[in-house]
Amino acid sequence: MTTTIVRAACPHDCPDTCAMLVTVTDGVATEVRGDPDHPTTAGVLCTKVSRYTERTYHKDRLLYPMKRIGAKGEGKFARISWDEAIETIATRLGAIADKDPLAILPYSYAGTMGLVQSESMSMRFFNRIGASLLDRTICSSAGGAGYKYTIGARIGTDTEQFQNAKLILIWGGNPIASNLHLWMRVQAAKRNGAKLIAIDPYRSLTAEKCHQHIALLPGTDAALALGMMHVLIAESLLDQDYITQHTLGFDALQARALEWPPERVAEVCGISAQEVIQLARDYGTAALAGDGVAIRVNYGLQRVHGGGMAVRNITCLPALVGAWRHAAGGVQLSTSDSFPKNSQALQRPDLLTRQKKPSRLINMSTIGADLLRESSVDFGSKIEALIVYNANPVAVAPQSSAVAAGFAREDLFTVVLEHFQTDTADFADILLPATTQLEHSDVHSAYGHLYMLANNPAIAPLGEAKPNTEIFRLLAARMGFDEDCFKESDDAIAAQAFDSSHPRAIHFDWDALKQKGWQKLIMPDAPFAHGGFMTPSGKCEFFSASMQADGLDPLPTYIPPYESVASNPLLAIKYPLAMISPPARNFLNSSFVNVQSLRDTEGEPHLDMHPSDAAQRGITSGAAVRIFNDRGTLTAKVRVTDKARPGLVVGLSIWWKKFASDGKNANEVTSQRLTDMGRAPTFYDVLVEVESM
Ligand SMILES: Nc1nc2c(c(=O)[nH]1)N[C@H]1C(S)=C(S)[C@@H](COP(=O)(O)OP(=O)(O)OC[C@H]3O[C@@H](n4cnc5c(=O)[nH]c(N)nc54)[C@H](O)[C@@H]3O)O[C@H]1N2
Ligand SMILES: Nc1nc2c(c(=O)[nH]1)N[C@H]1C(S)=C(S)[C@@H](COP(=O)(O)OP(=O)(O)OC[C@H]3O[C@@H](n4cnc5c(=O)[nH]c(N)nc54)[C@H](O)[C@@H]3O)O[C@H]1N2
Ligand code: SF4
Ligand SMILES: [Mo]
Repeated sequence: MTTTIVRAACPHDCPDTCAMLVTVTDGVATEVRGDPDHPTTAGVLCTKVSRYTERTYHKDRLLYPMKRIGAKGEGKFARISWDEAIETIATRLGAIADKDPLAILPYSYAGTMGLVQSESMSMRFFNRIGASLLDRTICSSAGGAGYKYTIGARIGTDTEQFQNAKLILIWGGNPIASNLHLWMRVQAAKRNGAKLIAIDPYRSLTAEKCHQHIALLPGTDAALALGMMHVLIAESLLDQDYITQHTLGFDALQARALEWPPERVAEVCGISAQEVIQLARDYGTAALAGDGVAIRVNYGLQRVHGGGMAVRNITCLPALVGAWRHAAGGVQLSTSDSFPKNSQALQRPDLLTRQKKPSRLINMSTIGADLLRESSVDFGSKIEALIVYNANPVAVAPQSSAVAAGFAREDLFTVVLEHFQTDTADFADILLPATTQLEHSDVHSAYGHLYMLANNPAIAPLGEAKPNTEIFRLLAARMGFDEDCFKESDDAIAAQAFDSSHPRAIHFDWDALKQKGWQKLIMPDAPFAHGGFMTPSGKCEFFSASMQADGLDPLPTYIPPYESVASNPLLAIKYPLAMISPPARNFLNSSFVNVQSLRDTEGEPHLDMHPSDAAQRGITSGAAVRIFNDRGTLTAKVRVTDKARPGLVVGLSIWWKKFASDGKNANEVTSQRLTDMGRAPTFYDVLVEVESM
């Protein structure tokens, strides 16, 4: 018996990107655990990924290529050889590309975050074809845009510093479920006497454990931030020196903020004026006393019409009080832009510029509508081929009935690369088995810490599964693409992932990283203590000329939800309840829903509803209900609980539709309307009605 320990990285779409140690005995992975030496992982994996071997060796793993033999969506397939699969796909894509390569669309997201298995060989392939480009907006582009307009790049407070903060605002996030290793730091801060405040319409697992919970109405965070600015300015809780040296447009901001007295904010947010005042005072006084004052701003508040503006307004706050001076002060949205990724080498966008026609960008968040569009002058060619990898759009994209109708098109050629027969895989014409993280090699950046990580393959591919890279290599060869980049091994691609001429990654060495497993970027502890923001002015831009040029209000403002009682009272007569569908703790988006032990823990699709809303409708806990609006209907079991504030219902997500008794999930009622910036979806900007069945 031989046992080895392999250094790996968690591939999932989670800010923590844990360093893993995989135990392999006689070629079989028997255990994955967190690397105790990696500072952020600290020896702990979440419950889901502790079950990674259960997922990898799952009896339903796709093990060989298949072709469809039933109707689209029916999920009936027959085994074929890799030769036949590659031949069929290459022939079909070749014929479409001869007419118009823009009719081909890759659809992928973050099933794996690895820089090799996500977008390297795949993008080289699609760039070489000249396919349509996908605008990857489904998660973070609204907040990303608001953050970048304000401070220039997705760089912020180092999450390893959070334990040194004295006040932490957890704004629109639920780290116990979604960002566990940040929560471990937050708890350390709590033990050191820090005050924790959750800002969330729902009393999430995290909000429950904070000292204070401000349960505002969904989509009103921008107003709360404006109210904080108002109080900070009115009560002179400002770092004048920091403002003068490192910000732009304070006078204009002051005029705007004065329009937002606490009473007005309280009315918009559905909270008390005292909550607004006290929050601002806590924030300003702690920062001016020189304490670490950190904001963890997450994704919950971005998934509404004004989601980009909300993040922008919050991002203005640290500069007002000089919080950036402290290493444990400032704001953390994402660490993504800290990493000097070498996308040019990974994805070869230069291959695209050789095309005769300019490319077009298709927004992944409106895939339902776009699959149903005919050719036209403004849209261009109808989409004729869709290659899906690292994503499950039929379950996760908004307005699911439109998405399913698009995927059901008889004339659409769909290829899906997957581990499992997901809701999306059911619509494939050709279904290809992909390897999991234990079976392939990769290199990772992160969006919640500052480490580069290596993932060494631990076991041989199961069945006939192949890495995404290898599948695109085979397709490229079959289509006669003879550029050298299509022959590169995964190892050679990984070695180019970071730009080692950049001062932050000067020490990047792929062979050393494979040995050690992880390596921190070279970054200052307090990135903006002395300003140096990456905006055009080099300052924190309270006034943003870039926003003005893009047709947005250049100053912080409040953009109400599309659908809320206040902003759309007519719609609210029919559908008076706001619905949000944030992640369930034991799933990762729609991944892991098919792992029995985890699904057992989540039970079945639930809807949390406040006792007053339930009583009005004669609904009792445990009742089966219909949740509906003009876009669709789904069923769930009600949990009557004051965790949901009055007027709000919460359906933790994202269920595979096929595991629900009605074959539906929360995206049945979500809309394809987009955010104010970043062209992102508005998953939590939804009105519904609920009734007993
Ligand atoms: N276990 C687990 N972990 C995950 C994921 C998962 O599915 N499961 N998904 C991963 C991904 S892709 C992402 S993007 C991140 C998401 O990470 P987070 O943003 O931390 O996501 P959530 O856990 O949903 O927390 C969002 C919180 O925002 C609240 N919220 C909803 N609407 C509003 C609003 O208008 N204002 C405010 N202030 N709060 C609001 C919700 O009630 C919820 O508690 O998590 C990642 N980690
Ligand atoms: N209602 C509602 N909808 C939402 C959200 C919400 O909060 N509420 N959250 C949104 C957010 S934040 C996000 S990020 C999106 C997430 O949407 P997706 O990125 O589509 O995430 P998953 O649903 O986890 O699907 C990823 C798929 O990739 C597959 N996969 C993993 N690794 C590999 C690999 O190496 N190769 C191949 N070929 N496949 C692989 C997995 O098996 C899985 O089925 O969903 C969005 N949808
Ligand atoms: S999902 Fe997140 S917390 Fe869980 S192991 Fe992966 S990176 Fe760590
Ligand atoms: Mo996400």
